[in-house]
Amino acid sequence: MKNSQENPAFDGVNENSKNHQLESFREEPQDQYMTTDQGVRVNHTDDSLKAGSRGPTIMEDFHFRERMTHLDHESIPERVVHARGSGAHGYFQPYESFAKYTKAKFLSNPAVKTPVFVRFSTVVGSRGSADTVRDVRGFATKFYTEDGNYDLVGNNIPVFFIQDSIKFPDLVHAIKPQPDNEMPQASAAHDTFWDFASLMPETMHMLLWVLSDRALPRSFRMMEGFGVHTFRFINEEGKAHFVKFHWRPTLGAHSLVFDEAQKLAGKDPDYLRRDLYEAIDMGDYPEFELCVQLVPEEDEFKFDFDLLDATKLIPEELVPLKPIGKMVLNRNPDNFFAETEQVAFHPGNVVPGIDVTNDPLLQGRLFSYVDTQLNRFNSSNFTELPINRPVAPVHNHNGAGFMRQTINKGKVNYFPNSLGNGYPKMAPEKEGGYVHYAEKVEGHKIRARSESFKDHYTQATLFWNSLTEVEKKHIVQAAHFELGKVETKAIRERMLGHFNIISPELAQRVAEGIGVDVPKHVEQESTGNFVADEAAKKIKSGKSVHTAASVSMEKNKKDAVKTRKVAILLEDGFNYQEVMHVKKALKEAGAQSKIVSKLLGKRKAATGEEIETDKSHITTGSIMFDALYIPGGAQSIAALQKEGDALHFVLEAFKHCKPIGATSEGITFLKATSIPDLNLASETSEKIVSAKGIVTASPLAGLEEFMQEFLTAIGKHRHWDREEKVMIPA
Ligand code: HDE
Repeated sequence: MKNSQENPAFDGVNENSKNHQLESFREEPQDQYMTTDQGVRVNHTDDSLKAGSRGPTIMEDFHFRERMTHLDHESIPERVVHARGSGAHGYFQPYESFAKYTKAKFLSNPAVKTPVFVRFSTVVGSRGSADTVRDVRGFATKFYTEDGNYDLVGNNIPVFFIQDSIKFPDLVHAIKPQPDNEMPQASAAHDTFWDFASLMPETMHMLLWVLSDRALPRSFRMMEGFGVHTFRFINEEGKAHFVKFHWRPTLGAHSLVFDEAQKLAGKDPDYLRRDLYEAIDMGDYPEFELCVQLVPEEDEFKFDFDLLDATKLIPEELVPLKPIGKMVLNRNPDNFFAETEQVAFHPGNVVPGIDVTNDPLLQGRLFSYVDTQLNRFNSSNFTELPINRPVAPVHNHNGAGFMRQTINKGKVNYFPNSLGNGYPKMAPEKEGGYVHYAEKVEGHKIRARSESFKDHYTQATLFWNSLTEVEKKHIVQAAHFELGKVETKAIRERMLGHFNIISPELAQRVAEGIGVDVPKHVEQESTGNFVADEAAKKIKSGKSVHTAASVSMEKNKKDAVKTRKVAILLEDGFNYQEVMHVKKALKEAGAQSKIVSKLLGKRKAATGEEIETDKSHITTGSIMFDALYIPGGAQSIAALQKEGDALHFVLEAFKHCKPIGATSEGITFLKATSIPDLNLASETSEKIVSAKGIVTASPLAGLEEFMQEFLTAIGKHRHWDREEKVMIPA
């Protein structure tokens, strides 16, 4: 007898496979009668069954009862962390066979496209919280491989706050809203989090990443992903390598600025979800390259940190990334609840060729995920849900429980058995049976931290020293905000003590904004002095670097125009030819343009043509765009100059360092703003001026050449050399 979610026609995995288990569960809206859950056709759904039209509702109204019961039971517990997320389907395809390092089949055949489902998330906020808050982003991928499901449950920051999962409940309690007043929502900026962090030096490295712009991604499509822990690859011969996983977005990693992120949280709390959904809907499929860092087993102790310590990264300068394949997200979920909400990831879902290590943070995760899913789904049968069931066939004796779907035949539900001819049988290793890596482990049962984990500052310093001045400045500003919200002075002071160990410069710059002095001493358990234990001795003289350009987003910035959103600000009387030229050029470059005016409806050009407004000022703002273009047309500019919203639009885009283009009379509008020291094109010159991301051209200049310059400016994303203009009132 088999316990089977069998797919009879299963012959390998392909993203287009009609047999993909998920597909048979989808229901298209059809021209059919409404029915009850029992399949009875409904004749009237707008009134309950009553004793007289003004009388009480009658209990026998099965249609009413069924509708109400469903609504009453529609909610399930949200995830205790990562509650807010957005999902997408797609596929993963390796560049070439990676069989030399792992026997995982989905990494060994470049012809096979393995279906995937990805869920991006914030960590701290509730399901309904805003997308753009300062937070780590989850980046979880389920690969539906022919060997079974493999989950890579990562984050967009390569290290974690804590080293041992036993501290996870404390971390989560401290960062979540406070227990007395349930405040603040989706934010670390409160006393309890910084109290905890300041007493836990191991959080220091990750804290700097969270204070950096990494915690404010411009788009889920533009952020990196990291497996964080060291995992293990095992090949057919049983040879193992340590492996770190990285996702690199084709569009490069880009961030919002904090002021923008905060405003977006009010104006469009779904900003990142909408961005992902719309991009996929329009065919701008997000792409990520999967890269690995490989360390031969024998090199385990060759670094000046412990590979099992999740608060450390392996600098790419020591072990370069090896690209191994590409993931394309090409389909939106049809139903948020059935797919994005019900998907259940687990770092322990591994396939032959991939195994875990003794990282104590990872080990604890191996327990937590299924445990919390039992709370979410109230049944161990959540693995049968369409989004979670593997495309590989399932045969076993797991049975019964709430909401069991599979109907197992026969009387045999145990192993060994003779009544069922011994089925389902065991798979030998060469037939794909999973065999755990036979690592030799021995030791005393001891509740302790390895001494090799006790240097909490070196990599925080490495991170700080590797950033550009702009990135450092943003960290300092973020610390002014976060610690500025901490009411207990002693906590602020304690944090400065840690910052001082990381970098006196950092501590001094943060101190200037939070009203306390850098203390001379810091309460801490360790400043990185190793005590002798075997592992510590082995790594003490290991390989190290003092700066690592690879951790800086700015140093690795990719210029990209594709999928960028450009606002075109105009009113009646605009220059039609300029607008159409710019729109066409943006489209050809893969960018989008939207007409923004005071009101929705049609706008009339100076030459009589009409154009439809996409967004009115009240429904949008500069924060929803990557760049801004102001076309000419004397009447249009005169109208814009009378609109506070239009002026605010330009000032804010300037303040957020976004590219701004203006042609002919559009330059007059820029001149009329209060922005000091603008370097603009002269009305009597053919010369196009491009300065600090402001590109201007008089009517004498060619639109082609203007567009070239403007596209270059858009590709750069932000023009930080403008940031000193703090007096901009926006
Ligand atoms: Fe998670 N984490 N986590 N985490 N995590 C969960 O599982 C946990 C950690 C991550 O989109 C929960 O099903 C422990 C690191 C993502 O559905 C829970 C520890 C990394 C998601 C849980 C960690 C992650 C989760 C909550 C350390 C990056 C969202 C709901 C001790 C490598 C997955 C759930 C999704 C979700 C436990 C630390 C990533 C409670 C115990 C490190 C992306 O089980």
